[in-house]
Amino acid sequence: MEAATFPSATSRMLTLKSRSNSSSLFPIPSASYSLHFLRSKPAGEALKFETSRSFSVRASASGDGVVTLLDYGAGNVRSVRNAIRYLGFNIKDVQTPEDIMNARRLIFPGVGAFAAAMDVLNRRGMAEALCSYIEQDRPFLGICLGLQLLFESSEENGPVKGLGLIPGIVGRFDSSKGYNVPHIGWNALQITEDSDILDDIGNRHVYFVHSYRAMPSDDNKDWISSTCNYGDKFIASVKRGNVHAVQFHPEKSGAVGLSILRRFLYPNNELTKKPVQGKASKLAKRVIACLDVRTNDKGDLVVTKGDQYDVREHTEDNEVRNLGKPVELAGQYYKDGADEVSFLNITGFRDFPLGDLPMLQVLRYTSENVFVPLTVGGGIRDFTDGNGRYYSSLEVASEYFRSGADKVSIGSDAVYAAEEFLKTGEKTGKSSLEQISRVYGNQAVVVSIDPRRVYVKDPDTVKFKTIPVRYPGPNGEKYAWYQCTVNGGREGRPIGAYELAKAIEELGAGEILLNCIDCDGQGKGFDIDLVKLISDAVSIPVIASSGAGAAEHFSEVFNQTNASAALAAGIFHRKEVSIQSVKEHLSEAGIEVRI
Ligand code: 1PR
Repeated sequence: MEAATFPSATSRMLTLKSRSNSSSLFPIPSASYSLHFLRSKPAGEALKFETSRSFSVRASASGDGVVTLLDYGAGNVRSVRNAIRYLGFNIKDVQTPEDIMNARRLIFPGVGAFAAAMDVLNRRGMAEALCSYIEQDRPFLGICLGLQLLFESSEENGPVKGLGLIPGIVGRFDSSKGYNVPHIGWNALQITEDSDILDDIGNRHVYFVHSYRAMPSDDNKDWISSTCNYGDKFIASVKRGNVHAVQFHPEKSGAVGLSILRRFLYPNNELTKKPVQGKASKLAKRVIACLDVRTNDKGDLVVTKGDQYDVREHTEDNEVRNLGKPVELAGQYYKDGADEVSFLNITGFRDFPLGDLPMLQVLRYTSENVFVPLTVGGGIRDFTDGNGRYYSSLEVASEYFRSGADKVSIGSDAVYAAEEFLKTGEKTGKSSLEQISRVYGNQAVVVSIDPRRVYVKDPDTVKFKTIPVRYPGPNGEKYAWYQCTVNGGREGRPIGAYELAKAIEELGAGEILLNCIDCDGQGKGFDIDLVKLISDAVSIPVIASSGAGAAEHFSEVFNQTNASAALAAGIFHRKEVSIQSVKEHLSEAGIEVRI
């Protein structure tokens, strides 16, 4: 492939030097802009760059309130757009390499896979323009893959050559060390001196979601502005002059993330310089607010909440329980400190989600003001509408992503895919799960499991994974297996939650949302037996869901299982327990959370 023949960092240095004397599209003044110069500067020494005299296109640089965005169309950068607009800037999209060179400030939110991104950058002549722009020390912020691409190469489906501006190879996290991969969630950083755009963050956490990372070394130490611990110490951000790149997502890191973006966008404003105090920490446990959404009998889209999945009031009218408006509640939970917000379109299994435009609108509006990750689920499957038009599950997911989702959650369709996989032992690549994770990355795909406990006296009588339970069943049964269901718990399937979890991990899921129909809405705590069973069985993060009734239930699930996050709905909607009080309780219990 094209990327494989891309020159190495060292040969690139030579290429750039010689190119600078040629009639290249973007002439670069020779000496000051060579990679050699960039690399050999001692740590901490400010770089000075000459302005290019021969650089004419720059004269028409965009106005002050404009950010140039390099979106090469490989995924959802809507949240970056929303954050930029929220901070008062307009966006100019890069269409040609000249747009890069004309930028006054450039943000590159890399999404998708490394090889695909390099391929697009090389084919469109943007790799060269990007290198030139960065070598001229012009204001640049790379995000996530936008940081990784600056390195020499990546092991992601590779090795694949990168832009070669920073020495080092991007490699995968090692899950054999007992860490879940992808690395999803909130970490504090170890900040080095003179971090500039990180000056406001102190010990507060920022949001990561990635499976690959660059490691610090003697060769790249001059670039590093912060590191993070997740099994290994990896590079969380780099900085040289006006060039910044971060592995985490400022646009998804709440108020802290917005302040990082603000510092990049307003470099000479009066923000005060804060003392460096960042200290690397463990991955924080996440607290997630979940909104089950559906249309009520009057046709309004409402947040509802079930009692063991029954969302209707037990009154004469039998109406759908209405706990509020989705956009407002999501905004409130963001302000209250939710680490993520999930929307589950609970009738998606019978209504086609692309026909359910209000749900897409909810996502669009929410993502304009909520700067933590948003997950949406319900109805992700192949579908043929009344006019015979076929929509693939990938199209459905893409529409969710375009509307502001960071992750999609697949329920029923993942059960069918897992059943098929266990039957044939073959990955067809055709299931919604496989297709969406291939295109958007497995970190963008959550599988929502809706299991129901089935008690048994003798574990040898069932073919599914059976476990001893702490509370015996109604007839004194000491064992149970957890039967997966589809269509909102309406139909039990011949597969256990354990078997499903293993299968969907294999098929490319990045995370599991583990509900429990028996516990849903009961307020008696999470099903610890189930959460332990699944979180011990897989190496992807598991979100414990269903049953939270008090702050103590969160510490219980984190202390007794390997859950990475815990989700609740009813107690937050009914304002019985606040997100803040859950966080405070966890913190007092010695469990790291984002405050
Ligand atoms: O099958 O891909 O269309 O997805 C449908 C999605 O909708 C699934 O994620 C499924 O879990 C969800 N769903 C379907 N029916 C219901 C229902 O309640 N009738 N909601 C439903 C599931 C479960 C939780 C809930 C927690 C926490 N909701 O997410 O929010 O149990 O509640 P609690 O803290 O109040 O106990 P597809």
